[in-house]
Amino acid sequence: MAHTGLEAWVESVARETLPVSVYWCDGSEGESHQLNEGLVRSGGFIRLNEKSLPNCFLARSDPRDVARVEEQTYICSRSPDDAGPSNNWMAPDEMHGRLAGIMQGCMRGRTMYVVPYLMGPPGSPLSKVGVEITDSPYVVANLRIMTRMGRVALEALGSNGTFSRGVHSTVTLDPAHRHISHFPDENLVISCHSNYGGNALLSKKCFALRLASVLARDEGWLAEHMLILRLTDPQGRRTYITAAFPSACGKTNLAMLIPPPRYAEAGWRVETVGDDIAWLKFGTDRRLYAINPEAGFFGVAPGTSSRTNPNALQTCQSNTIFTNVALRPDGTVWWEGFGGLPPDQAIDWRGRDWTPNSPEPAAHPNSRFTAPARQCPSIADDWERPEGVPISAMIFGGRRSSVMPLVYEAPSWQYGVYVGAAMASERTAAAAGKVGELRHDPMAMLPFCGYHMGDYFQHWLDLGQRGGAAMPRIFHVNWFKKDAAGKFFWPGFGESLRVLKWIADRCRGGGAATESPIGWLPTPEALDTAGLDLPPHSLDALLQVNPEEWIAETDSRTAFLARFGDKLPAALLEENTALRSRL
Ligand code: OXD
Ligand code: MN
Repeated sequence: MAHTGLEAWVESVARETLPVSVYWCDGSEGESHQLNEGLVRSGGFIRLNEKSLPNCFLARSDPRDVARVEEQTYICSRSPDDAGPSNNWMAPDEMHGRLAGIMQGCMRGRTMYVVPYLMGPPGSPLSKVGVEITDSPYVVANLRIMTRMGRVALEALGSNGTFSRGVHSTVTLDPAHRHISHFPDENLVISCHSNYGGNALLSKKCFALRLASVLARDEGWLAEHMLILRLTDPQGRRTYITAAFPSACGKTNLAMLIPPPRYAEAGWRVETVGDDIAWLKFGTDRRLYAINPEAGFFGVAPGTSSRTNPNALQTCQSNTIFTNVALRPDGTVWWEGFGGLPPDQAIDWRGRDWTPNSPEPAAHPNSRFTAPARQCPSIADDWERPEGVPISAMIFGGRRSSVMPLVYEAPSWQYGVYVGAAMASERTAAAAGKVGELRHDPMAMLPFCGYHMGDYFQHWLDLGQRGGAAMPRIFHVNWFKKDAAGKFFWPGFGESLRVLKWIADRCRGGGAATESPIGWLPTPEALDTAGLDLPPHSLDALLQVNPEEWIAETDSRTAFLARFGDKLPAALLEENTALRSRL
């Protein structure tokens, strides 16, 4: 079924970039096999131990190309006011002019791959089609895991469907000329000089969040940086929960949580619908239904172990691409936080000999695995349900060593939107920048919202008006509070199920809570700590709201929210002022 608009666009990109050949991906097994073989021959992939890691490969990035680059990410909307203060802006014409200089002839001597992909389950009214044109076979191999790629997308597109366009070229990987440019009015992304993750797999942050957030604003839905999980209690009752945490703050771990034995034996289960992105739309019952638009996980490898996330580890035992992890002599992989003893020797992520005495980590802190979601032992059987899953609770959270209690609930949708807008977290290695520094990251969307965040907050408030009482309840969690010696109060990982249980109880009208200036806190009895062996006073510290710290927090929020100027909804400032006076 020819799509003349798509064909014409592909031809025009080929005329500009001048590849030796153009290849349309069909998404078949045979194609994937050929692509991987080609990457092995060219040195782009190292085949891993075929017995223990069948059809798995290791890729190494250019050492200057290992994370998303927010400074070089642009939203080229018509006016700077559409992009807002949290995005870099350039006028579309000016950016097109600049990129023309880079893209002209940039695929000379290379194959240009045309990758049609479907975001969301086939047949879902929430799904959308994207097409990425790229000269990177590494990107194609990743997209084949991360999306439903090839024929299935062309079928969904038909002869006149709309699609999001992405053009990507590695050019020379020169960091000085790297640009990740979004043109929301053209539903277009152009990315050059990077081959890494969110910079190059345009389906993910570029389309499913930045461009999709603009479509969602215009069409009345939400595109969010959220995991989706299904919690089942011993009575078989299901609660679907989304959670927004900044990059590398444990979304994948929470989505794949394994209940502690006591809970598992009682019949509690956590199953995974998605680990990074949720698209949410109203159903006819006015509830919000969520799909995971992706088909794979692009997870952070370091810290993933059989203790912290056995489900993730099992997911990447086959058909997986590892990027920037360490290679062991037996052709298997390793990273810091893998569990057990480090190998006596390995090859580090840059291809150098490594031993436990080496001064640098063996794997890059932002090294990743790209693995098919369907291989995840905890994948929910309804993760591809076309109508999505009905969401009862939304969680916001971040990495905060102080101030934020373990969990609290917002008493209203409006206050919940304020809680999301006021989110802050200590920086991780997922983006370039100083690790550990506290930064505000509203709804974990600061780097991913494709328009003015003041308008984005208003969009959230408007949806609350539309959904009324059917809207999900909103919570805030913090697994990362530390004592004076720097030790975490909360054991985290599987034990966080205890917090999910309270959240689910609250959604059913149960779960004892006390009112505090910041919202509803669990009573110490409502939070099950049996068998946890928490040191004395830990629970008090975890549930404490220190008015002095919180007053300072509201002041920092005032300063942060002021950035959004006139577009900041008055309701959010009012919530901040009211909170300060309650404190
Ligand atoms: C990601 C990120 O890769 O948020 O998911 O950086
Ligand atoms: Mn993410």
